[in-house]
Amino acid sequence: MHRVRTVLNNLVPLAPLIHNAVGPEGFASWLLRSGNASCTVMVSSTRHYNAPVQTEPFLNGSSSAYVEEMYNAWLADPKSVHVSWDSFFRNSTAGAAPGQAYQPPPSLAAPGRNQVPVTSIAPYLGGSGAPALGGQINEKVIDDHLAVQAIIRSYQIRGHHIAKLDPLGISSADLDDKHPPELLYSHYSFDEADMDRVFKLPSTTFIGGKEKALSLREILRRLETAYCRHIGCEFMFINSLEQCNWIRQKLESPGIMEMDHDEKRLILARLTRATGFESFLARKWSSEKRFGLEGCEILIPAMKQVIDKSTELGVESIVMGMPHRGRLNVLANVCRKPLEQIFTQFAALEAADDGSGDVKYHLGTYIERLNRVTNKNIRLAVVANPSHLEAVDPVVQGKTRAEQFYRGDGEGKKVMSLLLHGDAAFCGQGIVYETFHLSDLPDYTTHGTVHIVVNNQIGFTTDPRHSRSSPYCTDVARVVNAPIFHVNSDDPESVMHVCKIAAEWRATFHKDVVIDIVCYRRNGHNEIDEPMFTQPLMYRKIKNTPHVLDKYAEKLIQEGVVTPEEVKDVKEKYEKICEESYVNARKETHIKYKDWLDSPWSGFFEGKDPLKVSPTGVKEDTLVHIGKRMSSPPPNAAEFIIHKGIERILKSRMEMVEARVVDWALGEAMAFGSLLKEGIHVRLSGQDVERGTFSHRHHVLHHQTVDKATYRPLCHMYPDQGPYTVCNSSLSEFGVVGFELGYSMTNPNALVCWEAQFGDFNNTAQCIIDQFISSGQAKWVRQSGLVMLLPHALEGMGPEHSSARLERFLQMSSDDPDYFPPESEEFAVRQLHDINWIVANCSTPANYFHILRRQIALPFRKPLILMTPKSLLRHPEARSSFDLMTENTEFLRVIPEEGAATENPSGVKKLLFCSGKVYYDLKKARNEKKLEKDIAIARVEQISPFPYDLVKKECAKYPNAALCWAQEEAKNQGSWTYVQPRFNTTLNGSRDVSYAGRPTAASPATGSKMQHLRELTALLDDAMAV
Ligand SMILES: Cc1ncc(C[n+]2csc(CCOP(=O)(O)OP(=O)(O)O)c2C)c(N)n1
Ligand SMILES: [Mg+2]
Repeated sequence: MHRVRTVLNNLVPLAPLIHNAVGPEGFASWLLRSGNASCTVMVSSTRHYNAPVQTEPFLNGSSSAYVEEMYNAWLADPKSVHVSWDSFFRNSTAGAAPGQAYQPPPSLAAPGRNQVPVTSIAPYLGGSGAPALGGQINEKVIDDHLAVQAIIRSYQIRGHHIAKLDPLGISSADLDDKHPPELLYSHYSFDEADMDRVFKLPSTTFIGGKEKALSLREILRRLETAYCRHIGCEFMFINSLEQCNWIRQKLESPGIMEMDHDEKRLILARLTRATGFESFLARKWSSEKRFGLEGCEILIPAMKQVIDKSTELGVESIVMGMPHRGRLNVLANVCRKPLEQIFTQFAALEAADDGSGDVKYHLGTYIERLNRVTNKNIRLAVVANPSHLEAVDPVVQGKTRAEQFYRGDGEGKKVMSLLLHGDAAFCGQGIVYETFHLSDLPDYTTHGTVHIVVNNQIGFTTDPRHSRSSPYCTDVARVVNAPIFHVNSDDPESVMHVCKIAAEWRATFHKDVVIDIVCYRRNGHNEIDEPMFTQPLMYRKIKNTPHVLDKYAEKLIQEGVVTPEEVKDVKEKYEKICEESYVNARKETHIKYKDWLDSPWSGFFEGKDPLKVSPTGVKEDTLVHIGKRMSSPPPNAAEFIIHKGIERILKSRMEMVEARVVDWALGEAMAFGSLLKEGIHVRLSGQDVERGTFSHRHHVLHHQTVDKATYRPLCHMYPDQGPYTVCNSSLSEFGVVGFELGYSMTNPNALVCWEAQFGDFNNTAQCIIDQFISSGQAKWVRQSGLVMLLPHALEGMGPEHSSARLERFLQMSSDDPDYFPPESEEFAVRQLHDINWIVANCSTPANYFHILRRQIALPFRKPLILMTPKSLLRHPEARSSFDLMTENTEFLRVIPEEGAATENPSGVKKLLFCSGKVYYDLKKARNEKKLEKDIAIARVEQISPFPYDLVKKECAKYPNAALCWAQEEAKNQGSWTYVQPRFNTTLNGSRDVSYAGRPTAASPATGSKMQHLRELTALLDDAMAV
């Protein structure tokens, strides 16, 4: 109210009504400003193009007869004409000046629940708004009502700019100290005398509750309460009236924020635990980094409120992602992870299980427990994450989506995601935007995420003014029409109120929502950092700011909700719990990484032979059945019109099936279809994957004359098959790869594939590849069988459509180049078990078929990085017979030479090893040079883990051959740097392996077709030299 009074005191007194009615800032001035004409009703045939709108002679030649008629009717019975004309004729006859007789017609819309006609409150309209001109409602009344409406709307739109959000009172959350002029009452035509005038409330506000009209004073007071205290809400940009009204109601309804004593005590108890946890850690491990929550302890009650409300509304499982700040506190007090497990992380203990582990504030967890407030069981998972801020966001979404999918929770009523963010990271990291853009896509939505920003108004040492260009750190959320609730962390009840609204919003609209807790960071970035170096004034203020717990306890004591003894008692009880756990933790001798697993696969590993791979070949019947389905239009749908080009493709597929061969696309469909037959869920996601970038896949057929009528043959293979999802994604790699990785974490019995448009683009998801896919199992003991399909080959398409950067994946493979594992029956599977991922470049559809199926046949899960072809998709030789896919066939890690060279191996002069598409170039060159007997070519299909045993066998087969690795990539790229030391280990120094390929290069490929061909010829000549 302080602001209201100050501003009102500054109001310019209003000039007398009508003559000088409304100043230039008046709301209805566009209706009222008059011209100089002296007569009231002018009938003119001359149009005054430059006349002000109010004097626009709408009574022109053709309309004058109409008006005259109406005027006569009005004289007979004023009710016989529209009220606007009634008003016009009344004012005109009463002598209103030109332009002043016009009254805008009332809204044709039916009055809302909360609305009363202006006329019905005429008796209340005292003061300077007294009716003039013969008892009619005059322009001033309308103008003032419009002004009131505009004021209400201004508060709804911009009230948040002046809400008191910063608990330190130093800066503005929107980085702007100015008051928007619409919230300055001098902008409107009121003075103190107007304050007690009563105004009808428009249907766009709920401040009245049951009352339909309020005094201006009360209107302003209620608006201040709703929009300018400790909650600032941005929501009026949402383009749904229903949603805007919903929020207005939640913020404006009188008494909406009132809480009973039990609710207040619960906040206090939760705040006590949150605060007690940090101070306990600070005492016991004063020099340890823990990225404490001090300054935003309210986060814990806030999260619990979101969880309580959501469980009450039906949610059973919550998947969370969060950064370092306050993570241990969340694990302890939100997830209720045993304190002993947390405390043992502070002791330098040996791990009892495999893996290299991670620092304590990155680890995940999974808990199932009873929510005591709602008395319902709940599952909480915090997904492990790297230091890379926000990178976990899409992973959480993918995991959530998968959980919803397996539960049949198509609307997100049972499973939800909760994402926590830091202020600097939320606005700084592009992945936040990419993740938001998944939020409403049919195959990626999680049906609403609750985002909570721990906005401590600093990022490490950087001030917000240097870390963002947008007013708020949350502005990125506006792109998806998410409401944003900014709230002062030191007002726990306001924080709880917005958390409740956020949970209800999600449950009602299934859309994202953001809670921005404006707080501070009591310590440095971590506990051993000195914040006074860089933020001296802020930290001086922080030192003098009491803890929110103390402030809130004091408030509740004042209100008589609790006694000082109770406050002390709750604190001491929690202290005791911590002490007991501390004592128990000290007895532990080992830590267990498994205790920190975020996605347990119960029943998957149990009772399995860890080295037994199921067969990947399938019955011929299965191949024929899938092949035919993939070659046919929708059954029983003659009216489904298929594109002629697709008809040709289907026909050629059918011919292949009849000839018992598959090309790449059909081989893939056989792999997917046969897994679906076994009840495995298959999901293929990525840019344009439905058709396939190279127009080879066509997993979705489109009716040529009916919009959105489609047919997905793989969804209709078998009546009891597993579900198949194929979905074109948003144009994001970071977001979508992260999402699919998360999806793959939920259930091991699913083949989850992500395909890059061209392999080259995978590096925009480098963070997910490095931090999660390559190293996730080692750090967090969790596995993933994600398949990355990366089109890769040098085919003259230039530097950006050639290389998936195979070398980079190989460089991150964890097998030892100097170690040849013991040879045994289980050599291959043991290698797979021990490595971090599989990198392969298949040259045949049959091998592609097997390697996809092997992902599921393995008794564990490993990511598969697959270089996939482009020109080979249509290469006549890149076809495989059914014979290579039926029972008793398997994935070939190495495809040995099968031609003439095998007839006399000791006469072979050169043994070429290669991988992928270059094989076909080499073969062709060998034919052309008639060197089939002199040169043997072996294909290394699985590059990593390196098939030491099979490479050794091939080398031994050709004892007199020179050994050579041929590749199309540059020497510092492709496989060479990976295979070279491994060849040396295989051969133990007995034979050399030379290199045939492009020289080293900075760019993956030339942009010149000519140069490309020259390079190719050179490498083939080099390889063919005997
Ligand atoms: C992608 C990324 N870049 C840089 C860092 C280094 N870093 C760690 S914390 C931090 C500041 C984060 O600020 P904010 O998001 O506001 O969270 P706060 O620490 O204030 O809670 C930075 C830059 C990081 N962890 N991740
Ligand atoms: Mg911060």
